[in-house]
Amino acid sequence: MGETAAGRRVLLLNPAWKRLEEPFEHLGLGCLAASLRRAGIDTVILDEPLCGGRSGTLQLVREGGFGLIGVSVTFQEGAAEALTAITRLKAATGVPVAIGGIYPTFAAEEILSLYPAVDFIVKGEGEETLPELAETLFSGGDVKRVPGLVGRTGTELWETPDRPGVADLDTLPWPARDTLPAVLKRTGVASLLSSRGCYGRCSFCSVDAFFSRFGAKMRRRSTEDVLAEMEELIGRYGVSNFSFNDANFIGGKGRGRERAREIAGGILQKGWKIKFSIECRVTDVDKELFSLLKQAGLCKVFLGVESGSQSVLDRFRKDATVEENMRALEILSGLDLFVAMGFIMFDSKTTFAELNENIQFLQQVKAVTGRPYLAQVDPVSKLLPFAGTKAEADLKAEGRYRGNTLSFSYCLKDPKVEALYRLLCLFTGAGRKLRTLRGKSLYREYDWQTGTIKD
Ligand code: B12
Ligand SMILES: C[S@@+](CC[C@H](N)C(=O)[O-])C[C@H]1O[C@@H](n2cnc3c(N)ncnc32)[C@H](O)[C@@H]1O
Ligand code: SF4
Repeated sequence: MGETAAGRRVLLLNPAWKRLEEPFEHLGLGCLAASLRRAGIDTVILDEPLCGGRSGTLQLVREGGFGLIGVSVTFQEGAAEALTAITRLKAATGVPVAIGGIYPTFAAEEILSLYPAVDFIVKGEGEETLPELAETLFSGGDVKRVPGLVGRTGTELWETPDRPGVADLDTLPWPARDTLPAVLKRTGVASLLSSRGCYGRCSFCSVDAFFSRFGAKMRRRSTEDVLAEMEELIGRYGVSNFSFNDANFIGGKGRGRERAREIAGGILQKGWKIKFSIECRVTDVDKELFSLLKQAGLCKVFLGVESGSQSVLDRFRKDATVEENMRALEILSGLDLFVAMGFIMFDSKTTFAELNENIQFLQQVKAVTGRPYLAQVDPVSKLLPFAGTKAEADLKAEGRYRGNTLSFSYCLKDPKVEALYRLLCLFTGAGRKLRTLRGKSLYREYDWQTGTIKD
């Protein structure tokens, strides 16, 4: 294929990140592709982690005739690697680059100042902004009239007003499933999104920061729309394992629980033999509701437990108690569901008393649930001050945030706890290397195919 003239064509890129090995669908790019195509714009998705890296990217861009590259920077910790790759791509091809995602939304000025290869940052959800930006660029219009952007002209940075999130999620097209066949071959799991945002307000969470900035903190699709998309995935792609990517699948009491019940009821009524996993808050775990979800195929729950110390939960604004944590774990284990816990052992204000409470809590978890794997949390898990969060603002206000969003660090307030943290890092680092050398996986994981927990 020879070089093609730049045209009305967009490349959507999920950049490789050396730490990311699991091949999952990138639903964000699927959503953007669906909206671009609905607007009549030819769109290609290139998912580098799924293609085994970035070796084919340059050739695709050189030969593809793209008038715009849209890159999703999903993980703040992987952003520097992604931006370096973008810089090389831009130097070799000159195609305009727009990037988006939760992290770029909160670090737009920093990224544009440090990386001249990036032309635009799309703030918030991109389904409306990206097609509008592409049309404007392709027709030679004034990009400064497109809401939801931060951009650069020469050395001058400019910003247009935020664009509110799409109010009714049912009006959006379902995500394009270009990468699903390849993902299914590798994992057998399709991803699905039934809501956006979360009603929680955790200090460390960039989901809360992102969605509360652009309107309603949480929006749900209707039960009918979710079931119809599942039906399409089952019928057209033969999907039987679903992973709900919702930050909070249940989404609170009242309508949230009612909708979860409706989805479970719909699955049972249709007689689908499927499995699915969800994420939710401990405060949403209810025995009757989860029994029903289990009947419908729920097998794995990712639960934000975070700590066994009340003072830590309060500091994190988790709006949950240690008792609620334990109760949720008990209910889920009692239903024989696989549980993965989000747990943050260290934050800037951790004390020895809190660490002790965590240890006691984890011992109790083991005893109460009869699941030793649940007590095996990462001993050096540390709160990461993601851009846009309260945790980041607090550390900055205290003068303890070091570096920039692309390479940050902070020390713990109590020097003795900091010393313990460093020691643990040394030990667990050495332990990890040893286990990897012996070819053993570090954590037990759930096996979708057999429904068992792997060692
Ligand atoms: C599914 C998921 C994963 C999946 C797949 C990720 C993927 N490729 O999408 C997997 C399992 C791989 C994963 C892994 C991790 N994840 Co994760 N993950 C999620 C989750 C729950 C959903 C993502 C999703 O489907 N969103 C729905 C789509 C529609 O939204 P979106 O991708 O953000 O895209 C929209 C906008 O952001 C914007 N947009 C995005 N990209 C672009 C690009 C352009 C050009 C434009 C215009 C717009 C745009 O428009 C899109 C449509 O509206 C999010 C939480 C959340 N709800 O967002 C966390 C989240 C992204 N993960 C997070 C983290 C930290 C991780 C891990 C690093 C955790 C860990 N410590 O191990 C690991 C990665 C490392 C590893 N070793 O595996 C954080 C990232 C925080 C940050 N600021 O960096 C999040 C936000 C969770 C959280 N509460 O903090 N994750
Ligand atoms: C388990 S899911 C959360 C499920 C559900 N939304 C909840 O909060 O209960 C995401 C997990 O990622 C971890 N996490 C998110 N942001 C983090 C951050 N800034 N630093 C460290 N861990 C983080 C937390 O343990 C969090 O519970
Ligand atoms: S409950 Fe979960 S998704 Fe919601 S703000 Fe807290 S950590 Fe984020």
